[in-house]
Amino acid sequence: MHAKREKWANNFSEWFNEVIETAGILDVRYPVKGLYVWLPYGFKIRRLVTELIREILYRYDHEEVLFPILIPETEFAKEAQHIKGFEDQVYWVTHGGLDELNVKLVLRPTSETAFYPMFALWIRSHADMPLKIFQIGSVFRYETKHTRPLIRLREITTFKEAHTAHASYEDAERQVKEAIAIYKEFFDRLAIPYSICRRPDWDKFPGAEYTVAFDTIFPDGRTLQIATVHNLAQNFSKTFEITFENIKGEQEYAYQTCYGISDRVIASLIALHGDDRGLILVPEVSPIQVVIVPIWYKDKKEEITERCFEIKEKLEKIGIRAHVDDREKIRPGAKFYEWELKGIPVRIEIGPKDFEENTITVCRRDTLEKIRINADELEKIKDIFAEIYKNLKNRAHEEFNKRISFVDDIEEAKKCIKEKKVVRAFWCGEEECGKEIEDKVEASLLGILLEGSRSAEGMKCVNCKKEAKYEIQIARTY
Ligand code: PR8
Repeated sequence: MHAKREKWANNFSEWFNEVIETAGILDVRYPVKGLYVWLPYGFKIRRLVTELIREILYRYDHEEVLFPILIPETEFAKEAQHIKGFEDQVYWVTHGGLDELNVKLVLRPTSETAFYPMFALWIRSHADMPLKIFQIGSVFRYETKHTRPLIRLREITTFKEAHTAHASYEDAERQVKEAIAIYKEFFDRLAIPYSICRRPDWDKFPGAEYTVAFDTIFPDGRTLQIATVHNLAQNFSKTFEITFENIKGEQEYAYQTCYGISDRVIASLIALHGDDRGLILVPEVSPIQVVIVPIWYKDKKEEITERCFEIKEKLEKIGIRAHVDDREKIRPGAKFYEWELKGIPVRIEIGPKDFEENTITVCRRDTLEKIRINADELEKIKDIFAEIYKNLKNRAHEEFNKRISFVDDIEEAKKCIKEKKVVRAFWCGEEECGKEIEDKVEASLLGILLEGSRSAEGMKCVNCKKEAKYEIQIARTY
């Protein structure tokens, strides 16, 4: 059993905008386009999500740093491809007070050109590598496409970017695989389904040799790029003179990778698991995992409240984040409504009968099922968390798979895209043909599927009908 998902399914954009406001995630009324205010509840979710990615990165031997937000034009403009890709997206700082600056400064749109002049100072020998560092903070992009909270921001406030340097191309390739493994674990723990594609050359990160992207599918059938991993090869190290002495004693340019995620992860968490009642949070990143609501009954009021706090304490002892909602003037029904909207995975009610019989009434947010358990068996709540996680994950994966159509004809591809599907088809690998596909179906070629793809052997290109080389994914994107 699940609560209704009518509005969620049929009017997703409205549902999304409404829920981030009413659940207390963001205030969207900030008077600069594309910039939003994190509210306390949203901020707590954000903190748990960033803690999760930190935990995984630390486990993979990454160290955290924090670089300045301003980058001098002289550094920013060094790498030709990079500047070409970003020049129409940067905010400039031109003045200090009334004085015009000698060297203009950019508000970082990403931090390659901030990190790599420092890499040139830090890296001397092969023994200094691999160097694996990351930061979490704001970057600014003057986006000209329609801005949307959490999805297309002009200040990306939860930009996690990792930058690495290696003594060989092979080691950089290994790092690309490691980054993919890191993001897989991260999205799996958030129960967010994804596909992994190698972007076509015309859509790679400016300055990269190639780009691997994670895309998820939103309820409106459009895909959202939620993470990217770039192999930079020696493109930036040549520009920024990042050299090292290799084992043979020769000077060589370092090999580099970078990879990033953003607020879009939180957008996905909200979008993929919610329903018409609001959010449903994966227990691991829910600021409150169990909310306890006393159902007061005449003379038993104080005892019931006391029991609620006892239960809260016991839950906290076993590592569960719990909260007692003992607000006086609000009726239980209104409390239920509010915590459901906020997506708290488990609600515990304690009424007179529970009080007498030493039980608690447990209600799951995902299925809305209610069961009564003995108040001494609180460990069972952890099993319920595991079930909620599994249920959310299965449901999100089912939705994801439902939206994919396998197609071998270009007209059919166009039709599927119109019907809000994501298309998988075979492709010859030629750029010209790929761009023709994009024009014909009026959608983007997301790239070559790297995982879970079908063999292209003996298959024909969906467009030119020549021998196919790869299975690709095509979709309308955010
Ligand atoms: C890099 N350099 O920058 P990337 N709003 C929200 N999220 C966004 C936006 C936006 N306007 N633009 C991009 N993202 C590399 C890797 C350091 C780290 C998200 O790569 O330009 C997307 O999910 O691909 C994107 O995959 C991620 O930031 C990284 O940005």
